[in-house]
Amino acid sequence: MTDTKLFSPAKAGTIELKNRVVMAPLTRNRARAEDDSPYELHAEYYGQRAGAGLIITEASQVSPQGKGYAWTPGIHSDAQVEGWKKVTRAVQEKGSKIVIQLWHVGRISHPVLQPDGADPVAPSAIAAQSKTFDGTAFVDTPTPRALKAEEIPSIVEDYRKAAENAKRAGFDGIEIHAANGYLIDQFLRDGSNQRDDAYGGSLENRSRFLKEVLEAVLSVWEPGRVGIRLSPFSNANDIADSNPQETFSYVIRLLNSYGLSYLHLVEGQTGGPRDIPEGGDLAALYALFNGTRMGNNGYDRDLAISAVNDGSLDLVAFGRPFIANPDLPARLELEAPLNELDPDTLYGGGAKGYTDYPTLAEGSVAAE
Ligand code: 8OZ
Repeated sequence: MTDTKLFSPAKAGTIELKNRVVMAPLTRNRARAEDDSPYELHAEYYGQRAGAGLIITEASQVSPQGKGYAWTPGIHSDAQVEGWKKVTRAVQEKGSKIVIQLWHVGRISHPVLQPDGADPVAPSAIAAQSKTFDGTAFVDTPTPRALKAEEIPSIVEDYRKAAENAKRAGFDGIEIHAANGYLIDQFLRDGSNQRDDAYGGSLENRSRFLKEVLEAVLSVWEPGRVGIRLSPFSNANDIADSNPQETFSYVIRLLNSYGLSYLHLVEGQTGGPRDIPEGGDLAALYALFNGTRMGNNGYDRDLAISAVNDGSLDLVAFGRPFIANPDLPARLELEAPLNELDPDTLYGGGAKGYTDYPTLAEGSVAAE
């Protein structure tokens, strides 16, 4: 059957996958409030979704400074590592693979979420017209403090330590979150990076922070277990670039020298339309990459099957459909109906809208 390639085994770098259906990284804001740790509830949630060939965890901050929203998990403390061990075990014992998405939000934060009430940091002191959730309300993201060049090595070191913690927690690899207007993306784009030192200006300079982060994590992990997510044509979190095609062509050529596990692209606007702006060419970006290509954003069964069958993608990451359908790969394979997502339980809370969506066997009733 020509239909079945999506459900056939594949490799993402050196990670062997039982199928090509990936669970996309999904922020759910359910970490333990006192220490930003995942716990048994997360093990249950991710374990339920282990029909995926690969699970990418929700974005997880590499340091307290890297945090931008209430109740997102970290990967910088021993308690967090212990929590993640429960998650990796629950997923791997069902034959799936799991990588953790390493995250620093940069300017998409607020003093109430920062150590000692400090201002969030960014390449330049330019505010994003964006909002974050501080645990009580949605608040505007304020003008960040521009990082001094001397501070950058310690942030790179936070990524290295987080990569080491990920290994201790039993992950199969890591994904670098370089998308959606967070810190790495803020360095890459000329709208948010107006530095005049070695980290700003030319493409080589704007990519320097990413290069340093990559080299730090590659001192811990073999390259075949390190993936990266980019969102070249997204304006998420008010990110802007005068020439994203040129920026990301440069970035992808740079990535090629490392032999990474995979390139994961958000196609179009994050969580929104798949349209690519005038002058943008997504296929050309994928074509530049010499490894496994993963696509995400608005894929349904038909689009995913045809993208994998026609060779434009190797893997397809599903986000929202995985929230409401713990057994999404089985449902896709059987062409079964999908549960509806409950938008009220997306962010924050407990088991409701998290671990209580039914599998096909349990009956396809939508969450109340
Ligand atoms: C939704 C809400 C908060 C954060 C991203 C990590 O867009 C996120 C995120 C998504 O990459």
